[in-house]
Amino acid sequence: MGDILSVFDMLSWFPENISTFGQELDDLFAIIYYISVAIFFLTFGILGWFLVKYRSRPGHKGYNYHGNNIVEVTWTILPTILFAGIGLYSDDIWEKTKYSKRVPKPDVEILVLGKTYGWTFLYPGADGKFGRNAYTDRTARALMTATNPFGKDPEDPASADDFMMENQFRVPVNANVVMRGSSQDVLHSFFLPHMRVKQDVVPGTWMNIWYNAFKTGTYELACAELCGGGHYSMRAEYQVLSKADYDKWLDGKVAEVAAASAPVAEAPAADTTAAAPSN
Ligand SMILES: [Cu+2]
Repeated sequence: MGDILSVFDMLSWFPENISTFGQELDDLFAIIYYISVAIFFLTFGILGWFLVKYRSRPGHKGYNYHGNNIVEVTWTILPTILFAGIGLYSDDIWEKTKYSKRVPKPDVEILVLGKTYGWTFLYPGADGKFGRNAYTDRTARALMTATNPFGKDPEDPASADDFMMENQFRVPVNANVVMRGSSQDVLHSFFLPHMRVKQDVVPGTWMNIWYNAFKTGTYELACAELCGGGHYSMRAEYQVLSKADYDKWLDGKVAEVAAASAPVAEAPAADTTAAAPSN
């Protein structure tokens, strides 16, 4: 019997939770799930019973029924209590994950932009803070182009070390990661199933997204908003790394960015003694 019931237990379909607030959300989901299952069997049970009891039979005549106040008041009040109860119960976890006021102090801050069909990330680089860009200064939105999606101001020295990542990102374990998400075109939804994070990103504004992972590994980011023909391909991988591995990776990226922006050494004069190509 247990085996048969477990087939219907869709809660086991959840991906592994790696987020500090994930268990609270899973508990909320489980409560709503079990209430829904109970109401499903109750209503369809009653429906089936009525179908059999009041089936068409010779000698039985149907009659018109004009409502019952007690039944109507009951089916209004019970769902009201149920929804108000779920609302009150879920208020704290909703505020914790979604309210701007409850976003924790970032250990790591990353900007993310959705576009048809991919994700671009901006890290604040060696100095740990963003220079002037479309997030830190609304007026820098004018600088946003296809090659400079975050509207980085090349005149601002603090912007020079801010580096981009395409369709992948990395975060440290046991750290408050705060992301500011927006879109370059249409609505997308930034969905980290293992992190229990889902947030629509909207062009023209920046949404707060935060989480704290307690387990290292490689996980998936998916777009959860049907955003066009290539929606299915709008996915990326991200890694949750130990603090040491993350710092090592970040140092490597910082060195890479510094090398790329260093003035190029003057090219050596062409070697005139080189053998001419033989014909
Ligand atoms: Cu999308």
